Amino acid sequence: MDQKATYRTSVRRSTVQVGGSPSNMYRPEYQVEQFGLQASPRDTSKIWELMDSYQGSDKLALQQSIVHHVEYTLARTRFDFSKFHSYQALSHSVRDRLIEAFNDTNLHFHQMDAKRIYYLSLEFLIGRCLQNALVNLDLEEDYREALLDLGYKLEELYDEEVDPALGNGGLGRLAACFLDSLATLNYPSFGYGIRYTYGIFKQLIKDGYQVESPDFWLNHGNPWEIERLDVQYQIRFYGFVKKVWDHGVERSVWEGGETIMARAYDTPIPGYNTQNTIALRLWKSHPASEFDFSSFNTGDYFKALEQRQKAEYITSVLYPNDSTEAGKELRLKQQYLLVSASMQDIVRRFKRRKVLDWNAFPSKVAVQLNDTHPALAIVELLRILIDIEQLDNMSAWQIVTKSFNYTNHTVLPEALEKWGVPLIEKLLPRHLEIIYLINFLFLEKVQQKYPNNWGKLSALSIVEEEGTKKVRMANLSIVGSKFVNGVAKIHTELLKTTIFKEFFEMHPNKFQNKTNGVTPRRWVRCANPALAALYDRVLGSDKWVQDMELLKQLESNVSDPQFVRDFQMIKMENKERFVHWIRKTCQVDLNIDSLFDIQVKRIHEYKRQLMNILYVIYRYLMIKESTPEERKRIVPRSVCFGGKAAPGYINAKRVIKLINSVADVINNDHQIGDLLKVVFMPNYNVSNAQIIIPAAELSQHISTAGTEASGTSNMKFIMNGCLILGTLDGANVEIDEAVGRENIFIFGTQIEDVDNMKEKMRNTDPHEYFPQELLKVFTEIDNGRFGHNEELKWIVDSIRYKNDNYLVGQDFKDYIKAQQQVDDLYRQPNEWAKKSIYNAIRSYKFSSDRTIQEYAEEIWQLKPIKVPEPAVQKHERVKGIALSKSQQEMADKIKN
Ligand code: NBG
Repeated sequence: MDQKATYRTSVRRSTVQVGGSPSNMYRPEYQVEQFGLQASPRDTSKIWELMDSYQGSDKLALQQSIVHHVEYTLARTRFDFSKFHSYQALSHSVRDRLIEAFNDTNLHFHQMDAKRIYYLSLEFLIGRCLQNALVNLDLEEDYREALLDLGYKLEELYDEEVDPALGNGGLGRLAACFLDSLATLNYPSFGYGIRYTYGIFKQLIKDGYQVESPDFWLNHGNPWEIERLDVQYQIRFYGFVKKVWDHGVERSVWEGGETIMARAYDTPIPGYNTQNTIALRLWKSHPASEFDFSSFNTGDYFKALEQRQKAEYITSVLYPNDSTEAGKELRLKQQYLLVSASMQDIVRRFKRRKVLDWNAFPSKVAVQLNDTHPALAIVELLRILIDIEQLDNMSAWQIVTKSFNYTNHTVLPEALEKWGVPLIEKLLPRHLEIIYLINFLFLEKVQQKYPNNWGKLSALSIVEEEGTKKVRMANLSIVGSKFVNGVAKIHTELLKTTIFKEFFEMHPNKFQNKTNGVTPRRWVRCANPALAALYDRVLGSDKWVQDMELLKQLESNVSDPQFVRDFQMIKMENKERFVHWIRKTCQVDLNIDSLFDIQVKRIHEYKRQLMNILYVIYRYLMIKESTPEERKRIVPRSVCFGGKAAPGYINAKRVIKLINSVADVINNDHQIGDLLKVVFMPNYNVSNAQIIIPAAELSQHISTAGTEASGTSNMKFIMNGCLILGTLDGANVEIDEAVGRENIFIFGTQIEDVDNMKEKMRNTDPHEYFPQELLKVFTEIDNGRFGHNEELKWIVDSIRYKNDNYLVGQDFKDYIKAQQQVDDLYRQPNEWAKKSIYNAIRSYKFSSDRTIQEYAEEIWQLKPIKVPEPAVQKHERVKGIALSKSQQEMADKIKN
């Protein structure tokens, strides 16, 4: 494997290494004045000269840079540094290299006056940075060797890194995959988010229950971020709006209230095999610099300090809700802080252009709203343009509606954000006025198109009038955006025919589909290096990492027994790694020859982990009743669950308890032995997903049709050669098309029948509605087979009295049938392996590169801009950029 990796490394470096020493790579030069960059009054030639080359990447240079950081950054002596310190020093050394590319990228984009895409998201679940950075910079092998000499194993140091978990689930992880693709595809872009002091809680399991513990992820420092003391913006809350007359025009001035500062922290995001390194810019709240002197002077020192603490509180913690609205004032403050700081930053960057022409704004700026959470950005940009830049309302509105786009991630009604008018009025009085203005302009158009159609007006209005008035953030987002998209075909169709039907009828061209994707860098190249090496070897290069369609070429290899064996070996190695990890984290021994059957995702009723565990009970009962002859034919299974429940989501938490109670009984039943094991893996997160997913043989994506917008782990599983047991929901529908029905296990009610089946469920006696197999399972739970615990009964109660809204009872029989097909196939290892391979090599559509390319072309109108590569000889690189005459002469001289 090492040999292959080295081979790949040399393939990627060959363009720049010929004839040059890798420690002497020159940086591009930039012609400062010509491009309107701030030229320093000083003579900077000396500085340019000192910064003209990149840090070396030969073994000695890497070792020197690591020990340099041990001594000068960490201030450790050479006798006194632990594995953690080595991780820190290593990270700082990698960070130096990231920063070089990062600075060059920023300079280049500025010089090219590039249009940029700004991805606004309250969540970025980026996962660990070290391995990803090394892989993308093509330095993994070099550092591995450099470290071995110093007595460290690179993989062990990977484990020292905390997993920054600034997101809940799919939505935040999607944002992270998108950044990786944006960087890799050379799109000028920025991610904007919040630097929460506490990420998503750590999940502990005590007595079978979920217990939440705070995730203070910054405890050990964060070498990957760059604190920008000079990038800070004032953010105002509360106060009042004053109207003033200015040259015959009424202007609004928002004053009073509280102000705090948002400070930028940048994490460089490197692309794969490119210099392009973009920024994830996260905001942290700080106290405004003005100290509360009145309190201070009256001697109330502590009151003055309190104000400061209140400011820091705003970005202190991520709301742990997934697909449910939180509706708290602090959450609204977080949303506003993100959008206000980001829009101020975007406007500042735009204003640095030579000529200020506001009409050019949409040709330089595209903003993507990741769900409605940052929807106030629309209003904030209007406020900046109207109140501060003094544009008239209509021009400002034109600019805004050409710059924003909105992605919807769910049709679940409980997730659609609405903010009470009184709260917005109190916290953001000027924004409420602007929202009313937008609504007025929009409803006038509705009235023109559908005169006096009150039904339309009330469905389309941004303000909901029933009860306490509320602002519907989805309506605001649609009205303020150029394009609106869903995240999988079936989901986009649902948007058009259900929740956004009226909008679709009015503006059909506004709606697009952009099926989600995941990055093959993290989810194959980093998580499954052995599979990546197999691809490298068979395809002859690592180009597939950037162009997943190349995997098509492997179709014919499926009939090559050696290829199939190699693939099986890799799966086995990944299973071993997983078994080891499960032993360590869950104290359960898994049978490596059993079928590894995995469901990992947030715990939610619509995702139906309940159906899975009820089936496990059914399977357990079957095994108990089987004859010795029958037992011989039973396929051994290890059923593994993972996922967090929102702390306030009682039913979800009970499902966790049920899984653990069932696991206790089954895993300790000696009659069962290795035939069935059940594990609940605590604290599912990005870094353990990188161990879990490559080991999976079957993964379950079994939501009720029409509830899962897309799902993205389904894509990661197939990329790693895993079969899906799933419903025709979300992206499963497209996975089914891509891999072929013979390579996936599909079951359950289809979307067009869901309403009828719910109706049937409500009108049928539960004893007839639920199949016998399931009633038997209910009885066992009722009888205390899994513990005498009221809660276990309550879970059953959550579906058994004509309240089975997610159709567990309806789909159960079909689910059992599909499970039998799984067993039948697993008895034929070769067939199973082939189908797994088809899943892996036909997964190319689900690369986030494809998704991002579609966004860039069809929504953002964005062109890639490649940052100049390092040069072997001084000044050679400059050719990539417009050269001045003297520079050209110089370059020619060196060449000749
Ligand atoms: C989630 C959906 C998933 C989808 C991700 C990313 C929210 C609101 N939605 O199905 O539930 O894969 O978004 O699009 O978190």
